[in-house]
Amino acid sequence: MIRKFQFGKPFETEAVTADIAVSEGMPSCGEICLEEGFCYRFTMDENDIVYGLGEANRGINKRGYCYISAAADDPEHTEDKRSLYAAHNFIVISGRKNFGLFVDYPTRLTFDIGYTRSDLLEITCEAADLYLYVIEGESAYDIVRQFRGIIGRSYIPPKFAFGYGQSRWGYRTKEDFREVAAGYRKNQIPLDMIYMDIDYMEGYKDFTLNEENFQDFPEFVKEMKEQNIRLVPIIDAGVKIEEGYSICEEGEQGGYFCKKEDGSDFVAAVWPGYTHFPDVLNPEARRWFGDKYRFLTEQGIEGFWNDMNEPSIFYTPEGIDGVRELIRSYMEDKDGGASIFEIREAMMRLANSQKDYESFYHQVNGQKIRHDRVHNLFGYNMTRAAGEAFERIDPDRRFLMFSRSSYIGMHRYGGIWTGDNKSWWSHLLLNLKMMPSLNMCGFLYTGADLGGFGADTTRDLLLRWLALGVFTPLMRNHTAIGTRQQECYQFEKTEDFRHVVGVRYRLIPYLYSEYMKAALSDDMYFKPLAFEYPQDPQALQVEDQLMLGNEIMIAPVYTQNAKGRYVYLPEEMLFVKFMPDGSVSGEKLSAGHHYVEIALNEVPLFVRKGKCIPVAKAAQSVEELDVRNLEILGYDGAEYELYEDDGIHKDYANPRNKRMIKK
Ligand code: MIG
Repeated sequence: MIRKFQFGKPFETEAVTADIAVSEGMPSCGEICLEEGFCYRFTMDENDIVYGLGEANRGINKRGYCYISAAADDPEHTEDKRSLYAAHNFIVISGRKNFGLFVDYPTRLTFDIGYTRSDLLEITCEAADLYLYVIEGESAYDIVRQFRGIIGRSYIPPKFAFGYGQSRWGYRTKEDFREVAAGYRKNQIPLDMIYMDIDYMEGYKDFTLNEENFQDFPEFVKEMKEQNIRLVPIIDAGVKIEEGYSICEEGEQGGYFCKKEDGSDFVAAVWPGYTHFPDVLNPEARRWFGDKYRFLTEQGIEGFWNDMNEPSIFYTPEGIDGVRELIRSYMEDKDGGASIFEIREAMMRLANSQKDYESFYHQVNGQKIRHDRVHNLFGYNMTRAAGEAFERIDPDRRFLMFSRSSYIGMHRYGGIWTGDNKSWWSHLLLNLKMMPSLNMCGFLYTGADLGGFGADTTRDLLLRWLALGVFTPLMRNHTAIGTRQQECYQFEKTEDFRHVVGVRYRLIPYLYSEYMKAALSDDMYFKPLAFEYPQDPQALQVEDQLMLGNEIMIAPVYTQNAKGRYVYLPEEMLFVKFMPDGSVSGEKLSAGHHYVEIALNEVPLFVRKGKCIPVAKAAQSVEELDVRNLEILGYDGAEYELYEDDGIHKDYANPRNKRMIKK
């Protein structure tokens, strides 16, 4: 049962695709107060659990903290942070009552979930212009399914995107990429993608290639593809301002950039120096920007990642003027003027400043809208620009696409990666916790930077993180410029990496099948244990294990120096370990708590009672997987419906895509 309430004059975000009539009256659970902006209040029962918020900090159960939807480029994901890159305003309250809330509101929104007062859920925002969807259902899971049913089908990537990818900010030349390809192939560690970060461009200009380093680019794309490796370039939000740069000139002439109050194009500094932002909220500009991806698709590129689309701003000319003023006052009047501290503060505030976000405008259906009022929709619409363009470029083909910033609705056009984490054990666990929350909000193709983006990784952290990444649809090792080498072959005993990444490939038939089932039936790929075992009070509390698809549970090791971990089994399961010698161990474990040993080079999973999964032989790429000869792992007599397709086209409904396999 879904009811939609309207307050004021909401901006049409197009997050929801279903046509739902606006209800009269007020929601039956909770109270609404419209005295100062918008406020929703609900008194939580002691045992209520609150799920959701997609890409957000902290636990699967969001209770006890405060979260703010305000897309921000902040690479310090410490526990105290309230905003990350995305705004996913969907929560489910589960306990005495079960209901879900989606607040379709495109800018800063606060979810105080028992932070100010432990039993109070309070959702507030400044302008009472929004749609509130209230979803009632039998259980948290049922509510999520209903919600997913109204926001449209999740994005489906090509099958190669289920392979493993290597990335590093700092690869510059063909030689750099060849070295990575060779490093993997020589060591026989599987690989399907190498990501191209900003240095492939000419002066960080979107839709250009560094002329010196990438002569004959189509040839190079082909050379890589002959080894079954796809190059996946990054696209940044800001378009460099430069005379003679066609994208900039076309955008200026077409009126496709965000504008200032006075009608001139807004200017913000990002990687290329001063840039303009494509007005992706404007359908015409979105079409124009999306078509630019052709520059690369026409050279053989089949996938992209969209970055800096919060949009991130390093500084603006106005911001710099302010700092200049302060410095001048310091220089001219040392005692009465600005202090060094004020200057430092002002410098720190230059990036992503609210004032800058208030100083430019979008043009949407003939209306001028100030950016800060729709801030959280930029990444969504940048990715939508690409997604809509792919439909025009090749309507039958799937492209790989994921974004940093997002809003619900974007899940139809691409996946996401969770941004600049650190090589910290705590971020491995955060990665796990975010996954089911993202699925609740429609984002199925997701993953974190494995090994950690910022800071130097360690061999053991990378191995353990890969053993989680084996299960995340997006499995990418990525790291920042200046950090220690993080490619698998840079560490001792590369055979351990070959094995762990190899397990991913062994599981692809199953993982792909479960992904497709989840996408095609608006279901979740990763679930909290509570969604499968809602009657089990202990299952409700588990924050470090996940259900994956309908057959398995995962419980990765996420602590340093651990030789195993405790797990909780809500029912009997088959504890499976992929051993470094290629064998698979299986042991039935009864319901309850267990300590299980898991060495650094083993990959564990648990098959649910009465179920089975298909397992392939490891391969060097998705292309080379033998999907005909599958081993079946699990309970005797169990059956599994395998979904398979060509992984390239969109022929999802073909009945030939399904076959039963039996243990
Ligand atoms: O300001 O393109 O999150 O993955 O490597 C940093 C360079 C810009 C941020 C992305 C990261 C990427 C980096 N980018």
